Parts: sequence; C-alpha cells; structure tokens
Amino acid sequence: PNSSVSLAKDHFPSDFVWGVATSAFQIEGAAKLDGKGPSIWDEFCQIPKAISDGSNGDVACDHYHLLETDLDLIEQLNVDAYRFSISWPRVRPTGAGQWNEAGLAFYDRLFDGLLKRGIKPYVTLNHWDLPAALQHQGGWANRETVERFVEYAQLIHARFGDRIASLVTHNEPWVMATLGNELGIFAPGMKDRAIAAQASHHLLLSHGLAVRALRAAGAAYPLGIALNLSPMHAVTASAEDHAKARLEDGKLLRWYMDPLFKKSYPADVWSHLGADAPTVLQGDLDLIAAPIDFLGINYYSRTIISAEQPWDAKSNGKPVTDMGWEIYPAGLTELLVRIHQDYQVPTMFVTENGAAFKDQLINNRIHDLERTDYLKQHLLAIHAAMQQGVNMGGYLVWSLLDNFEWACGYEKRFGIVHVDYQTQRRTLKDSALWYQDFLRHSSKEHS
Ligand code: PNW
Repeated sequence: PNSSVSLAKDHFPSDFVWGVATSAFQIEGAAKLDGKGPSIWDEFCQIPKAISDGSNGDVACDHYHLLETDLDLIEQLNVDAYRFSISWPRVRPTGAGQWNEAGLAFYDRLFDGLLKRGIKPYVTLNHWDLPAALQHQGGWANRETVERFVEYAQLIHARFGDRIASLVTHNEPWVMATLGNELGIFAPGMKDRAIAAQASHHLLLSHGLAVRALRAAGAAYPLGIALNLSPMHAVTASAEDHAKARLEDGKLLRWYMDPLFKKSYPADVWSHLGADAPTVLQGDLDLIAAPIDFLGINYYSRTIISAEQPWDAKSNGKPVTDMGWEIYPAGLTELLVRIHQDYQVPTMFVTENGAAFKDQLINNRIHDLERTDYLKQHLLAIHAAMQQGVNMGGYLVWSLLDNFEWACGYEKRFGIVHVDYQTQRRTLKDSALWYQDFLRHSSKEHS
C-alpha cells in the first residue's frame, strides 16, 4: 500500500466533478411496491443457485424508503455529483404502454432532494434492470426493445430534463450482452452467443437513437455511455497468448468503441463470430455513432489472458480485492492514454471505480485502509493520464453504499458506507471519512 504519495484535490482542475455512484436494482428494494413491474433481475434471482447467497433485490438497502437518510449521507460526503440509475420497470412496469406515476414521483423526490443539497444528478437510464415483459418478447435481441428504450429515454427527459446534470444511456453493454446472454451468469441467464451479439448491437443502436432523440427534444445536459474496460495483458510473450489477448480486447473494448467512434465493428471479432455475427441494417452504424459529450469508463482491474486457460484465470500472488480482481491502478492510466490515442473521444469520466473488501465493524468504525488506498492509487493513475494530455471530466466512486452485488448477492461489499442489512443502519467507513476530508479542501478556497 502506498498511501503516502501526495494527492490533493487541487492537483485536479477546479471543474473536475467528484462523486459517488449506485444503481437502482442494487439499492432501492421496494421491488413490488407502488406499481413497479418485475425486471429481469427480479426474475433471475428466483432461479435456484443464480445468486450465491440465495438473496434478491426485494429489500436491498431499502433506499426507496430511506431516501432522505441517504440524501443526507451523500451531502455529508462533500461530493459534487451523485450517479444513480432509474429503474425502467418502476416508471413503466411492462416496458411498454402505461407509465407509473408513483414510480416517477420517487425520482422527483430524488432529483429535488439532490438539487436542494447542491448535488448534481448524474442519471443512468439502463443499469441492467430491463422490464421482464420485454425479455419475454426477446429482450435486447429483439429490435423492438430499441424502440421501447427510446420512448423511455424521451419520457425521462420530458419529466426530469430540467433537473438532469448528465446522462448515461447504458451502463456496461458488454456485461448485459456477454454475462447476461452468452455466459448466462447474469440476468437474463441466456447462453447463446448469437443472441448476445444481436443484443450488443441493439444496445448500441438504442444508445445512438436515444442520443439523437434527446438532442431533438432539446436536452441541454451532456450525454454519454459507460463501458466496463480492462487492459488485456498476455500472460506470456508467446504468440498464442498475445493473439488471445488481442481478441479479448476486441470483444470487450473495440466491439463497443469502434462502432461508437469509428462507425464500424472490428473485423477480427466479426470474423471470429462467424455465423453468430449480428444482423446490422443499413444505416445502423451511422446511428450508433451519434456524437456524444463524454465517455464513461468503469474501471476495476486489468485482465491477464492465457491462450489455454479461461480468461478469468486469477493473477497468482498479486494483491486482489474480495472479488479476486487484481489491484492494478497502472491499468487505468494505460487505458485512458490508449483510448485518447486510438479514438477521437470527448472528455472521459471514470463513472465507476472501487473495491470490495471484507470489512469489519469494530466499535462502530471500519478501518478499510485497503479501500482508501485503492481509491487514492486510482486517483493518482487518473492524474498521471491527465499529465499525458488526457482530458478527464470527473471521478465517481463505486459505491456509495454496500449493496446487492449481482450474482454475489450481499456477500461482497463495495460501499464507502457500511450497511447493516439487519437494521439498515449506515456507517461511514474510514474510506468515506477520507473522501469527505479530501473533498472538503476545495481548490477554489486554496487559490
Ligand atoms: C460493475 N466483469 O459490474 C457494475 O456497473 C456495478 O453495478 C457493479 O456493482 C460493479 O461493477 C462491481 O462489480 C461489473 O466481470 C461486473 O467484468 C462484472 C464485471 C464488470 C463489471
């Protein structure tokens, strides 16, 4: 751990945005309340063994009922922005037809509560919780879902556009397509590479069409998308390991970045897919590449690739988090510099970065030095990229709260605030106290 390296807020530009992030399904609970429809994650949680602790999102952090408490918590942290997602099935229970006023009213309170406290609302439209009814019609592999998503984006703009500070269309399309539809370890639990490839294309297309629709509706706030990215490092210098790493980079990064910024799918991945490559209609690639204002990057770790072993083969002996993910801040610098060089990207934001550790609550304190170090190291990595000319707009910690960590249930804790799920009591971990203190010293006050 290298907590002694000098790091201060005023090493970053004064308009750099500092925040914390969550997503609806992971914190809200109230899964069946006030007219909310089921999402694919509500259904996935009912499959035996799908979630390692057998849990679900019915209560989660009960954020739906503890909104005011959580807003006060966010305010205490001295952040500029709060990144959250809107639950599509809460505001439109079947993804089509009727809108749900009670669900919309919850987000009214959230937007207004943030603005009252001087915190910028950073919205994500789709953080994986697709209305289950749309999945029953084929989900993201069905081109009609694209139209439904655009309608949803338009409604959110009409209702909240005067209060949105920034908007992400999709969070991590790779995760939805690959983990959800090809590997089946996330909702909707499908194991079909062709369906996954088609879903990825429709996610990209719906992003581009939503961006176009929001601009047409007069959206004055920045629009972007958030990708989970990870440098792919070959385990040895062998040609085989190298080729595999290049292909995995194609599947994770170039499959999304090329259509978004170069109007094409990478040829190597396309031919690797063979008959499973998606149907792409004339004009789709132009639509996907609608200009955006920022690129969001969710960064957790690098990936070490071996031609022989499965790609999640662990980095033996290297420091890892409770997810088994290697702590590798240099990978963030590498990624940001590489994207800056390879693509004409607008400003980038780190829309998620954080770590799960086994925390211990002792006398109401959690001395999560490892998490604090993780955050500091990654901020230094961002700073290093900026010194190489990369334009960065902000940094959002994943996550505000311990929460439902998808297939891991409540067993993995990413929060800088501890949640006691028995009592729903929140306790600021030392990492939150550090962030709060770090953000207290504004560069404006110092100059
Ligand atoms: C992201 N992977 O998920 C999500 O945006 C968050 O909702 C989540 O809680 C967080 O990271 C921590 O997991 C990912 O296996 C999940 O490559 C898995 C992967 C990547 C991102």
